[in-house]
Amino acid sequence: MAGMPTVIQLRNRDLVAHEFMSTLFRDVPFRISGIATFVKTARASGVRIDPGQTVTLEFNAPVATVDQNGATESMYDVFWCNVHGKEHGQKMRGELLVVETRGETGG
Ligand SMILES: [Cu+2]
Repeated sequence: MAGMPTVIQLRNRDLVAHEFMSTLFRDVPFRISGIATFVKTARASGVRIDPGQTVTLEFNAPVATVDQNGATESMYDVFWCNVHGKEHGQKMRGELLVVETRGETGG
């Protein structure tokens, strides 16, 4: 939800390290609780999580910018694992939807 405190919990149940990288974290500061390595690239930021670790990311979901018609829209960001989700068609990719609740329909 846009503008709201948000928690994402990540648990690596695999036997190899995975990453949770997102374009969202390029602009939005986040707090890491647990054992993880901060990863930053030109396009995104995120964490690398070793096998067996559970990590919590806390951040305030961003508020959408207003377009020229005065409307705000929900925003999509993408996330992926740099090891197993960088290429199109790989499985470790997905989308984050930040839902804008203000405005005409949100009340
Ligand atoms: Cu991975």
